[in-house]
Amino acid sequence: MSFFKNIFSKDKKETLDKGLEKSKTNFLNKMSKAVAGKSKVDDDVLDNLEEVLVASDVGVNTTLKIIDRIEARVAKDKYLGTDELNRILREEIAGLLSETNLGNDTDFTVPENKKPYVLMVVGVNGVGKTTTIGKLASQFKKKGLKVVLGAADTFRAAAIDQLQVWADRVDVPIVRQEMGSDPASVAFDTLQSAVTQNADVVIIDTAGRLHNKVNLMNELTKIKRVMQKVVADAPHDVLLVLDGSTGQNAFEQAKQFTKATEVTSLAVTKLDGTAKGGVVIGISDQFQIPVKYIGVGEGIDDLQVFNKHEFVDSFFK
Ligand SMILES: Nc1nc2c(ncn2[C@@H]2O[C@H](COP(=O)(O)OP(=O)(O)O)[C@@H](O)[C@H]2O)c(=O)[nH]1
Ligand SMILES: [Mg+2]
Repeated sequence: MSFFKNIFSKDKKETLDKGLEKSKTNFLNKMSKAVAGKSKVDDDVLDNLEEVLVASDVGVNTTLKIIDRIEARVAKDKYLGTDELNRILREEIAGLLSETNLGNDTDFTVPENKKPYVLMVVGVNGVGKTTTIGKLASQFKKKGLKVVLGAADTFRAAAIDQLQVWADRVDVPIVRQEMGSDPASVAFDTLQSAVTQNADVVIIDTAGRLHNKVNLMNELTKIKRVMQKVVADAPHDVLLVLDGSTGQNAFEQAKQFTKATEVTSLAVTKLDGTAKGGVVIGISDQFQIPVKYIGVGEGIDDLQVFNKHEFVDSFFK
């Protein structure tokens, strides 16, 4: 891999900085109140910091880990000025997230030895599945990959049309049936079409709302099973999309979904326009599943490969 590919591109950084603006402003405002009148990081400051992190949607468990690390640092360094707190937070959170190998990617790729690479996108209604699929299709296409979309959210006609709009916009083929048709059948057709076309990537959209959770999970299991008739080891990736603007609710959804069905990666959307971006830090720390993508806007280029270093760097600067 080229050395230059690893450089955090200026465009990407600007988009990320802008996307995280509300979260950052909110965090920094709370931080300045937390340290008001204090020059040294003491127990009071740590208590306040704990509150700020929880209020920033980092989550209780991850917040406690961060506070522990900062306490250890205070004990070691003896004197820690509050003016250094932001830098130290950045270092300690980066250190915490570095304890796993997840979240190191810098670019949109799929493994070359899986063809077609089958990506199934799941998540509750309205979180941004279809939008994320459109953005992903665009990125993969830019990389020279041949993409086919499958409209297996057959619940509403509008859902199929919405994916069609993205397919037209990105100019990639889509496989669709009528509203109300069997999602597994759509997925099957999509994979067959992809194999025939010698496509590199297949992205399957799914419905987020069925009568109840058991139905939803059964449906997803059925889609997987039927796809395996065409591509034996499909799906290669089950991407759970979470709406970051719902903060702790996104966290809960991740817990519920990963318990009920196999999820292999996460996307957190709508980080722009929310002050709850800290949830990505909690999710990255608490789940053994990588956050692969983050959505930072509604535009076609507003999807980024999540990189924990870039994220922390942007968040705490
Ligand atoms: N601001 C913002 N809006 C987003 C983002 N991702 C999706 N959306 C919007 O969220 C709404 C629901 O998205 P959609 O893809 O239809 O969700 P789905 O029901 O899960 O397929 C749409 O209005 C999208 O434009 C994002 O990263 N930022
Ligand atoms: Mg949709």
